[in-house]
Order: sequence, then structure tokens, then C-alpha cells
Amino acid sequence: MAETFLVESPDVTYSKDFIEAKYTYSTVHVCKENGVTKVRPCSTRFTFRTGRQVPRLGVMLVGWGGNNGTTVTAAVLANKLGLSWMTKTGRKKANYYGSLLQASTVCLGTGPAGDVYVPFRDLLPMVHPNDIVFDGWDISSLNLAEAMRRAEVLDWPLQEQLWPHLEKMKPRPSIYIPEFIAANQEERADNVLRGSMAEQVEQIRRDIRDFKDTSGVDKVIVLWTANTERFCDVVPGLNDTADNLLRAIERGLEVSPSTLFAVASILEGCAYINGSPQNTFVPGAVELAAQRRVFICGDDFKSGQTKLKSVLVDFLVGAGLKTKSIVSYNHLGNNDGKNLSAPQQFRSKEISKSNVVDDTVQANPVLYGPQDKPDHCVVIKYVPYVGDSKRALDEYTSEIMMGGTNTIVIHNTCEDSLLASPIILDLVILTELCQRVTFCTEADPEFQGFHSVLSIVAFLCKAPLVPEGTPVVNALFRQRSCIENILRACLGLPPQNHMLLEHKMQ
Ligand code: NAI
Ligand code: DG6
Repeated sequence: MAETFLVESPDVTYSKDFIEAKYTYSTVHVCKENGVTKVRPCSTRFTFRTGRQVPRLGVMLVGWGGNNGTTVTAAVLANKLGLSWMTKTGRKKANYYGSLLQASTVCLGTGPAGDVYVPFRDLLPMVHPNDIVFDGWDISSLNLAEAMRRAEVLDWPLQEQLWPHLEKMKPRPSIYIPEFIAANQEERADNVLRGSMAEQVEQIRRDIRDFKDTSGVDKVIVLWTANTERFCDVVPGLNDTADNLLRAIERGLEVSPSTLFAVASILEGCAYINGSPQNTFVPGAVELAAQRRVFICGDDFKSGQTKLKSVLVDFLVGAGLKTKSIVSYNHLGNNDGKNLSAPQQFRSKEISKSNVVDDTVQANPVLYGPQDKPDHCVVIKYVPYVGDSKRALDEYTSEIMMGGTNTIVIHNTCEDSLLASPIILDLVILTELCQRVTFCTEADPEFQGFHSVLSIVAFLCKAPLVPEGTPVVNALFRQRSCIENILRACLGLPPQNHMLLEHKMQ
């Protein structure tokens, strides 16, 4: 049995292959009738079915030889081998700190000794990161050991232990279209595919099949952790529909490498995750994913400064303080920072870092009028000396009671790739889990999966991709509750409501 606990309830059944749970989803519908706002509680009866067989998962990283790609591969290997190493502050042991699933807990309920917490990963049967098999592509030909050394992220005694393992891993040649990333990346592009755009997409599809066949994995997920690209124009006839996008690839028109990878993955039936800010998911790619019923999700890992912003502004505005100005400055010296020193690539990052407070502000018409929002300035500077150790300085200024102001200043120093790596693991593991969940309602008894735009992973993304016309949630704890409560629903458990009524009675 993969589960560490069993739910005993008439609404929950365990068969060899599935956990099936009946669940009442409660919502509130608000409408205006004859000038009166009417508020109606509603409920829908769902049945959730979760596959219990955890597959052997293969993950293919685009940008495998980069800081994130090498760090996540090395970290998984170090955990799997149980490695430890000496540093000047003592012995360190491999761990998964920073992973929502591996290193945080959820409250299952209350027992005789109080609340009972379990690791998030134990809620439902999930892939363990140690069991993930990695492969991938990079425009740079360095093997993963040399690429790990180039990244300058991990302590040297750890690198030495990992070297013989990583040396054998070599990124596959990739699609390189120079105009999409900074010109300063050209010098590392020595591992690139040749041929027409359509031929290159075919090669990526063959690579996915080859990896699946030779590694023995049951399932492959593809994740973009390559350089940030410039935005693409959405042009009718070019990339606005699935057919037009596929035609544009045949004709070799303007399609970014990240979109080409998305198309190749979708056509192979593999979920595709975008860890960078660019608009990979042009409407044609979104439509193709929907047609093929393949998950796509992104955009841009929410790792440090933005994660804090999505907590802090939620706290300030949620506490009734009117945040008027947010100034986010950061400097870093890794290859990501070098690429972002080019204006078009910086612009992609600036957009994804800036929209993160919009929903919180719009949700408070007491403080903000329809056109009202805080000044929001994002600055990124490239300073090679600091390497992967990113510095982030933030200033939040809010209006408080009776004309007062409250200014909060934060200084954060952190290895960027050590924050992004656990997020990569959470993204692929959650996406894989969602592929095993189906549900139906009394009104629509045919089982279906989640929408192909998989928004449940919003917690992990700076600019969450959501199905068209649906709300974007950026506030971190709402995003976390979404994941936790959907997983609880799959077990027939009520959402965490934090009411603690049992402790509020005489
Ligand atoms: P990196 O520059 O070290 O690695 C990117 C890798 O992609 C490089 O090895 C490069 O050769 C490769 N590459 C570029 N174009 C490619 C293509 N078309 N096909 C295959 N490989 C290609 O950057 P890092 O630090 O690993 O970050 C990766 C991405 O993740 C960046 O876009 C960054 O903005 C994004 N990101 C990183 C976060 C972090 O905390 N580290 C957080 C949020 C997003
Ligand atoms: C500098 O902003 C480089 C970026 O790639 C960020 O480090 C990365 O997007 C992480 O951003 P944040 O805002 O989540 O810390």
C-alpha cells in the first residue's frame, strides 16, 4: 500500500487501482436582482477518483545544462545516494528543503494528543523525487558534471562525489533561434539542431520517444528551464489557433523555441511546464493542448522575491493598509542574470514579476478605485561576482490611518537555483498526480480530468496560467489552500477552514 493512512468514511472507497471519494463542494453565488444583491449558498456533489499506481516518472528538462537543470539533477542524485559533505560550518546532508510536497506538512485532523500533521506528499500516492529519471536538452554541450561546476551552486566536496555520476549525462542538441534569447548567450550555443523548423520539432519528438523507450519510464513530463525568451507577438493567422501554429511551423515562420518544445511535447502526449516568463503558450499552443487533452502549466517559477511579495501585499492589503508603492530591486551574477541584462528578455521578466499583486488590489474596492493600483517598479542588474547568490531589496510603502505611512524594507540574499530546484520537483510531481485524478458530478456523470490549462500549480508560478476567463490567484496562501483542499477532496475530507469551533464553546 502506497498510503500512510486510510480514510474511514462511507463516502470513501479504496480499490486495488483507485481511491474514490464522494465530496460536497460548497460555493456561494452572488447576483443582483431588481437592485438587490442576492447571496445564495450552493453545493455540488462530486466524485473524485485517484489512481493509486504511481508510475516511474521521466522528466526532460529544456536547459538541462543550466544552473537550475544541473542543480535539480544533482540534488535528486545526492538525496537518492544519501550523500553528505563537509563545509566550513560543518557537515551538510542532502535534503528537499523548499519543496512544498517533501518538506511541508498539512494538518490531517485532531487526535487524542492534538492536531496530527503529515507531510504534504503523504496526502495521496505521489512520485518520490528520488525515483525521477532525468534527461533533457541544452544548446551548450557540456556534460552535467562540467555544467554543475560552471554553475558554481553546490559545495565542491559534494560536486566531487557527484562527478562520476553526472559526467555520464549529456544534454541532447536543442533548438536554437538566436533572436529569442540575449545575444550574449551565443558563445555557449555549440549543441544545436540543424534543419527546418518542422524537422527540428520532429527530432524533439523522437528524443522524447527515445528517452521513454531506453529509460523504461512509464510517463514523461517536459519542463522548460532554459533561458528567458523575449515575448512573441500574437498574430492572427500565425499562432492564434492550433492549425495556424502547426502551419507556421511547417513554413518556418516566427515561433519561439519554447513554443516549439511545447508543441512537440503536446503532440507526444506529454505535459509541458514553462518555468520562464515568456508567452510560450500562445493561443494556438493552448488550443492544441486542449484538443489533445494534455496538461500545460506555468509561467515562471515563483521562488523568492515574488513569493514574498505575494505574501506581503496580501498581508498588507488584507489588513486594510493601502499599499501605494512597491520597489523591487535585485542583482545577480549567474547566466540567467546575464541573459536578463538584454532589454527584451528583461521585459519578459519584468511583466511576470509585476502582475503578481493585481488580484489582491482588485479584491479590495474599499482601498482601491477601479483605476487605482500601487506604483510598482522592478529592476534587475547583472553583477557577475555574486554568481547564483541573488540579492533582492524590496521597499513597500503603505498609507496607514490618518495620513500616516508605513515603509517596510527587505533585504534577501539567497542561492537562486537552490530555491528553484525544489519548485521544479513540486511542479512535475503535482502535474503527474493530476494526470491520475478524474472526477464527475451528479449533473455530469461522465468522468473527466482537470482542464488542460492546469492552474492548480499556481503556488509555484509567478504568472499563473489559467483557463481563459477564469480568475488568476496570486496570493500565496490562497494558492496553497487550493492545492491542499483539492487533495483533501480527493480523500473525501472537508477543506481546512481554520474555524476551530470545537475550542470556542463554553
Ligand atoms: P541558466 O542560464 O543557468 O540555464 C539556462 C540554460 O538554458 C543554459 O544552460 C542555456 O544554455 C540553455 N538554453 C538556452 N536556450 C536554450 C534552448 N533553446 N534549448 C535548450 N537549452 C537552452 O539559467 P537558470 O538560472 O537555470 O534559469 C533558467 C530559467 O528559469 C530562466 O529563464 C530563469 O529566468 C528561470 N527562473 C529561474 C528562477 C530561479 O530562482 N533560479 C526562478 C524563476 C525563473
Ligand atoms: C532576477 O530577477 C532573475 C530572475 O530569474 C529571478 O531570480 C527569478 O525569476 C526569481 O524571481 P523571484 O522574484 O521569484 O525571486
